[in-house]
Amino acid sequence: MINVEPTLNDHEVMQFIHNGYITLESIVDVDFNRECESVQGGRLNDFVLTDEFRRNVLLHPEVAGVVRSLLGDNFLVPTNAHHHLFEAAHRGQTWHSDGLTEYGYGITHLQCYYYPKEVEIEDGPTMILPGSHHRLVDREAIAHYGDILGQLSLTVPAGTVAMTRYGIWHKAGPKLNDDRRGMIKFSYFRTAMPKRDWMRDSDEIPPYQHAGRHPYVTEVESYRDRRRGELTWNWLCGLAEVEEEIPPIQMFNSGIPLSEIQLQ
Ligand SMILES: O=C(O)CCC(=O)C(=O)O
Ligand SMILES: [Fe+2]
Repeated sequence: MINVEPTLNDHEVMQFIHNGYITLESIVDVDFNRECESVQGGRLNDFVLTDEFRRNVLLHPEVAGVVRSLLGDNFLVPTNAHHHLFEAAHRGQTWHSDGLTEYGYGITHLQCYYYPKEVEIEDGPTMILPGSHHRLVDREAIAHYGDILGQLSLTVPAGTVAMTRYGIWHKAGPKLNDDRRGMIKFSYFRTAMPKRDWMRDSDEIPPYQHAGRHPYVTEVESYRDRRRGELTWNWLCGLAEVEEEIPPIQMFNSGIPLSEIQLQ
């Protein structure tokens, strides 16, 4: 099996639990970014199955290192992807979470956004709401929200990969120009029960440290966030308090186990 080393430590995993995302800036090779800039919009199934896409993006050591840390050994590597390509100016999407967002506390699915080209504010960056991944709500119930305190526009350099909890609230932000803005979206899934799959400084499991309130969170909801974070942390450390379906229900995505991939 291709060797993938975990890259996150205890603190970084706790941060991911709290924020629901991590960004790896400018990690993809410049020439490969350029190649991806001109790819067509929509489904990209054949392209993501190429060794080139796997080597440069899906199994890039930094990307795969985060996946290995959060989803464990022999995760499912994406076999399809969608290119969210915008050209004409638009008003932006409404806040939503995607597809069949899972209910559970375990981390069984990572959804990633790869930006081959730099995204500036006028290009209509993806916007996310850090910490919103635990608020599983009716899509229509959040669609009317305007700006939310703490929202983040992913204005990023070329070659950035953002890795998110599937349930995070997000949208394409308003776009003011007619330039191409691409984002290639794909998902990884867990196949094995968690056992503190990241880098360890010591074998002693530290207790979950709640990082405090996101700007839009009130006191009581913050207690709930703390407890949800603790449930996720304990589960990831193999101290199961909750049960999860592994791999999670797959509606739009599929994948191939890492162990079945051979790069030429
Ligand atoms: O393109 C983006 O920035 C986000 C697109 C998106 O979230 C969607 O179409 O579901
Ligand atoms: Fe979306």
